[in-house]
Amino acid sequence: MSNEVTYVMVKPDGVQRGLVGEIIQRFERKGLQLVGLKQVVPSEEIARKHYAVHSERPFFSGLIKFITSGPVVCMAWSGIDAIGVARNLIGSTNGREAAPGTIRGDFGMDIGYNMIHGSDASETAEFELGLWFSEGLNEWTQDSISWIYE
Ligand code: D4T
Repeated sequence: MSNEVTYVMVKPDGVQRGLVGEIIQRFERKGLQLVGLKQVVPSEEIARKHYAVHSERPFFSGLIKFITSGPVVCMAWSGIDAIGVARNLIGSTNGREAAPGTIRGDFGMDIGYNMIHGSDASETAEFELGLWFSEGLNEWTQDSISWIYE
């Protein structure tokens, strides 16, 4: 049990479908703390770095084309076990199989167009936060925190 910061990104399909507010609201209501937020159109360079682990996979070039096709919303969320908590809110990769109540389970029907990304481990979170938020994150005290953790 430790405080973590995770990288979460609404992908171009989530932005185009007007799901940004809904997604942010789910993370806020859960009790995670927002420590970074911006909209960018990813360059091919940053997209390739972000998805480097998939560079040999058959879907890689389509994935890069998709992620660079328009604006994404980059977020950093902080909290105890934030990486796993965010993954649980997001749901499994394929929207058709993701559990109801998760973001992908409630709004998605596809593997590629799955609306949102969340870091899958502490090393990847560190790498992705450094990549997308090279300017750094915001440090602030969340007043409601004493009512979120006992
Ligand atoms: P991300 O990394 O975007 O949060 O998604 P996941 O962690 O749930 O899934 P992943 O790493 O296995 O896949 C990364 C990214 O590639 C897309 N993808 C994946 C795809 O287009 N076709 C595929 O067959 C797979 C497996 C979707 C997410």
